[in-house]
Amino acid sequence: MIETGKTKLNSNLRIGRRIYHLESVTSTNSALVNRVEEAKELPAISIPEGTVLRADEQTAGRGRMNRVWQSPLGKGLWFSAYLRPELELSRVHLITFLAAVAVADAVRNTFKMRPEIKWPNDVLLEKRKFCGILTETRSEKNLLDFAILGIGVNLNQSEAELNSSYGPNATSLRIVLGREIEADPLFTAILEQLNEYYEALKAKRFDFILNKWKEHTSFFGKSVSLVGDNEEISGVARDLDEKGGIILELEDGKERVFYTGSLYY
Ligand code: BT5
Repeated sequence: MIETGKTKLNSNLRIGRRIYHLESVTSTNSALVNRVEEAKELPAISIPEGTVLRADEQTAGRGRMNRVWQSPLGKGLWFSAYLRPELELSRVHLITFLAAVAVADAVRNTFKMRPEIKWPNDVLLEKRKFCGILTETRSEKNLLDFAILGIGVNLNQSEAELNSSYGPNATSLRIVLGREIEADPLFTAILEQLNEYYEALKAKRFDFILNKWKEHTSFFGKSVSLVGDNEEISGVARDLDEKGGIILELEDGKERVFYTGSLYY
């Protein structure tokens, strides 16, 4: 890890009270997990809940199922937060959901744009993905030990830079807004929103988070297809179940819930 030595403290916040800002890491998720696990072995080091690790570049940024997340130097916000909510494992998806709402709110407030959330972990502008979220957990005996919430936001890639490794549907805030985007104000705005929704999670206001999340979506009531590892299912998106699964009404009128896959509509 290359340390730029920028460690910030902000006592008003839980998430972001301590921020490590590095120039380059493999993955902020992996680096933060390593720090947390190392600290467990060394009583002299404590990593408080809410610690954030941000990097200007990730050399091995990850998406779900070990997909690659492109994170070139200075082109986006790449950061992770260490969380220890008292939460049943079955509700862990709510961390991803609250993060998507936080990013959507922060972008809306900062740039007066209305991002859309796509189940389960994408935030879109003009139907293209500018933000992805990866929540990873460690648990013991069916109890959540900790979660690492990773957020990637594309800020300043040009169309030409969004090569095929970004997939067919990526965008950046610069492309949408037509100007260079400053990272720090958006980072601060996202942290503020994250704190608000994370406190709601701690207070077990799960419906509040789910309802906020639904306010940012546009696919309910629409015909969608869900592409999983081995199957592609078509149906009408009806609702979320309480575990964050998407409920599809299939052609035969029956409803089925899905917990993984990529949604197209
Ligand atoms: C995600 O996975 O969308 C989760 C991305 C999480 C990234 C953050 S950055 C900070 C933290 N540290 C990490 O190592 N990760 C987290 P998924 O839904 O599986 O989408 C991955 C797919 O998106 C790839 O297979 C590409 O098709 C596409 N992709 C790759 N890089 C992208 C980018 N920068 N912007 C938009 N799409 C991208």
